[in-house]
Amino acid sequence: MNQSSPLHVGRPNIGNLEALWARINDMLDRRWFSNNGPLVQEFEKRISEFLGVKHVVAMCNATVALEIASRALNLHGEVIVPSYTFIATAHALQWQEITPVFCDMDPATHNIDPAKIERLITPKTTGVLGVHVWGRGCDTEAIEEIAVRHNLKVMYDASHGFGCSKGGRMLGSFGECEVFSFHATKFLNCFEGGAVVTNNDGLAEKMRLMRNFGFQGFDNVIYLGVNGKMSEVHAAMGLTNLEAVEEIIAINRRNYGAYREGLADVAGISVIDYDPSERNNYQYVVIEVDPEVSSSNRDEIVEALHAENVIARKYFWPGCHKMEPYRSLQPNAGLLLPETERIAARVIVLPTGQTVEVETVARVCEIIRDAATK
Ligand code: T4K
Repeated sequence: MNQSSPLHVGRPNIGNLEALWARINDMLDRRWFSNNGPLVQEFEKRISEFLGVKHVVAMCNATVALEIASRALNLHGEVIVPSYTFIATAHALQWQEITPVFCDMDPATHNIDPAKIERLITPKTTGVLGVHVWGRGCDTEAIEEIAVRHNLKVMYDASHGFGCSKGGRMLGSFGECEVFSFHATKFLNCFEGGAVVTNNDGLAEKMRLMRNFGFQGFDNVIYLGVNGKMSEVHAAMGLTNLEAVEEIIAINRRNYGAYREGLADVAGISVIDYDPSERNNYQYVVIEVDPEVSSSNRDEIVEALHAENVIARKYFWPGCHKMEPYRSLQPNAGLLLPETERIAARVIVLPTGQTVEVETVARVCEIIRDAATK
């Protein structure tokens, strides 16, 4: 096939452009561009209604939101996290000199395996930071049960999970708080953006102070804080895209179905499942390559795709524990992460979203089929 222009994973989805320009023009007329402006307030209100969560604290991105949330929760010492996640999850802790202790994944879900959490708990452990990888909810009940027994705090990185549910409940209300990413590549994008959502009044108040240097009114700083604010133009994009979520889910779902169909009988290739009884945003089309069955391994299939200008990605290879500074600080971490290492070497994330037509999906499937069965 050879795409004339590169076909990327994570091409942004965009809602109604007229609505976006109208919001931006109003913002320019108001000359109020940041610092908890009306668009940010409206965005927070709409997200809180959508998720059924009491407080939404919008921020400049999910990485800063993770830092602020973990700090507001007073996490310190060691926090248990999956290694199979985007590096930001681990960095947000390490940045504050909290040690991320890497836990293996459950290969059936790609999420942190609760059965492997307990053996990592030490007297220094203060919390668990789960990640709902690909928007498939963690085993929140099992994690909660362990946390209660060991007096640990639980928070979630729900960066992939906007619009997804677990046990029929929207992601966003599990643990002490949850963090969403609204980066350009995410299901709901604000160009850049993030939010911490929580039902805890005190925690929300603390995070609102922390995202704005600790200011309470003019001239009065009552807390140590940073600049984690979301700007008005980012909120304008978020509000516009929030109005388009059902439309975008329908497109993602259509493409996901087309990939499943196109790869159904390709030996050695499986498309990961989404539980049809839950809500999902279908933002990630993820395949696993079984190197014992497929004629080509994962890396060879990715090379074949790249050669045709399909820029498939190997998220989250090789795992956080194999990246710096963790590779140097914790050289033996991999010994306890066999499933993470096995699955990370098999996964490919494929392009989807508004810019991808079903005919394109069919062609991507052909490249994979040719490479896997040659
Ligand atoms: N936790 C988890 C579990 C996450 O997945 C992430 C972010 C975070 C925390 C942190 O959230 P933020 O602080 O970013 O809000 C990309 C994204 O930059 C990152 O947000 C995302 N996860 C991660 C999974 O993917 P890279 O390093 O792969 O980015 P890059 O530049 O290679 O772009 C990815 C693809 O998207 C490319 O193929 C090009 C395409 N793209 C990207 C942008 C920015 C576009 O087509 N248009 C664009 O505007 O991390």
